[in-house]
Order: sequence, then C-alpha cells, then structure tokens
Amino acid sequence: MGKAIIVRICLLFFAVAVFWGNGKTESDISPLPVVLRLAETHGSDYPTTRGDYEFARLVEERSGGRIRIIVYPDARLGEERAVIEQVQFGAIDFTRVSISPLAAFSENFNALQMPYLYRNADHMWNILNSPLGDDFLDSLSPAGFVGLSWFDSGARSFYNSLRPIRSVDDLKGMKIRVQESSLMVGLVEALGAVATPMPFGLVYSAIQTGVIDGAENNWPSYFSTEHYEVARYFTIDEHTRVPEITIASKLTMDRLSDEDRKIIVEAAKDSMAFQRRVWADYEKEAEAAIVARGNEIHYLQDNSSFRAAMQPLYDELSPELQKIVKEIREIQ
Ligand code: GTR
Repeated sequence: MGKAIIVRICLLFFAVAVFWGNGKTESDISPLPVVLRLAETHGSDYPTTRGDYEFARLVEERSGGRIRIIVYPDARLGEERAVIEQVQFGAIDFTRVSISPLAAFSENFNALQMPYLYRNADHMWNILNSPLGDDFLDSLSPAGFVGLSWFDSGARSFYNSLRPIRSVDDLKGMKIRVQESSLMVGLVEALGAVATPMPFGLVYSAIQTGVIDGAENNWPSYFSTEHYEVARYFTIDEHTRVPEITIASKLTMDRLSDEDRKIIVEAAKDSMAFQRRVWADYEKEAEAAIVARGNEIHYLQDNSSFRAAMQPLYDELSPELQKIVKEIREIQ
C-alpha cells in the first residue's frame, strides 16, 4: 500500500472520530444513561404501580436523566416468587412485591405479616417507619437484596364462590388460594380450609373452573383482578395486614456509585407518601364499585373466633420471631 493511501485512511479515521465525538474530548461526553428494570405484578393504573412510576420519575429527575428505571407492569417479567429469584441473582434490578412471598427468602418477614398483629393501619405504619422497620429493610442484605421502601396494601379478607362466610365454620373444607408463603398456608389451614398456593395471575380462572373455591386479598386487588365476578361472597374479616416492599438487587446496587445509590434510596422513600395517598383513594373507589355491583359483602363484627383459631401460628414461631412480635405489640 502506498504512503499516500495510508495517509488518506488515517485522515478518514480522524474525520470520523471528530464527527462522532462532535469535537469533544472524552471527558466532555456525558456517560450513557443507566437503564434499570422494575418488575410489578399489577396493571399500570393500580395504585401500587403508580407508586413505582413515581419512584422511577424521581430517580430520573434527580439524576438529571442519567438513571432510567423502566417499570414492567402486569407481571410481564414473571410472577412474584420467580421475579424475586431473578432479583436475587441480578437479572432484574428492582421489584415491588408483597412481603408474603419475600418471607421465603428472609424468614424474619413472617413476623410482619402475622394475623391480627397490628391494632390498626396507623400502628403498622408506626412500625414500618420506626428503626425496627429500617432493621427489616437492612436484614435483606444476606439474601442478596437491598430493602428500599414500604407501600400500603390495606388488609386482606376472604372471598369465595360458594357461600357467605359468617364464622370460621363456614370456611371448613373450602379450597382457598394463598400466596406462595408457608405462613399463609398455615393461616388458612388453621381455619380448617384447604390451602392452595398459586401465582396471582392464575386465580381468576382457577375460581371460574372450580379448581379452588376462593382466595383472600384487599379491596383493590379483589376489584382490579375482577375476582369479584367469579367469587361474589366477600367477608371483611381483615385477618392480616401485609405491607408491600420495593427491593433492589444487591448486585445492581453494588455496581452503582455512592451518589447514584443515594438518589435511588431517597427517591424510593419519597415515593411512599404518594403511593399511600393514591392507595387510600382507590381502596374507597374499589369498595364502592363492588358494593354498587351487588356482590354479597359481609362485614365481620366479631373476629374473636378467627383470632382464636390462628393463635397456634404465634405459638409455633421461633423464639427470635416471638421476640420481634412482642416488640411490635409494644410499639404505640
Ligand atoms: C396483592 C399484592 C400483590 C400480590 C397479590 C397476591 O395484594 O399487591 O403483590 O402479592 O396480592 O395475592 O398474590
């Protein structure tokens, strides 16, 4: 190859490099945005998903567009238990889940979802926002997660397609779907029903085809999943209040700079108030819509027989979890 050709090729490379860099040196070029994925089981209008979008919005705004969190609603990345596993090994960066399936990865979380544990919603929020709540978030680290924030999820109650539940006896022998959680299996069995763990997305058709007789959830989920169409009897027994949590993969967080980690941690905390607001509105709307539709709703006035039937679950807890439960009860 002649010298002239080599010179021309070099000039061409130089011109391309200048064009590509737009005349800027390497340090002038802003870094590529970091794109992270968040898995959510609910649809995009659900209050919890709206909380996820708020979290993503705050992160993008506060990082000047450098960090983008893409929310995947409708269980597009999988059902909760499978998603948690993927977060554990870093294939998914974040997820918002119920603490029920998470307890399979960090058993202490069972202490936060015991039946009739909290005196009311304020009591639960006082715990979650206390140093004990922060200890729970931090306790996820050995399992490979960073606990970021808590979302509201109201209280869970039973619904079914067979008959109104007015007492524990009415639940006897009923096939009730539960989340993939050993505590929830124990809870339903303690009431004399048959517990069937199953992913959320399969519940509608399982009730419709008679594979199960019912399930349990809060007003918003009973409404948004349209389970009310196939399970018309809903008893408001509020057997458990299960907070929801946003977790990050520890592998993802470890890759980020201190500054970016701080943006994410703070944005997650700051999205909580927004989620609680939209949750409260949607909970009322869901209840009103279902009542107006004529479903048979029974508001349980006396839950003492439910409480008594579930007492063995407390006795079976490990001494460490019993200690946490005691601490929770003592917090005002
Ligand atoms: C909902 C919760 C979901 C999921 C679902 C279920 O209340 O928001 O994350 O856990 O219950 O029952 O599977």
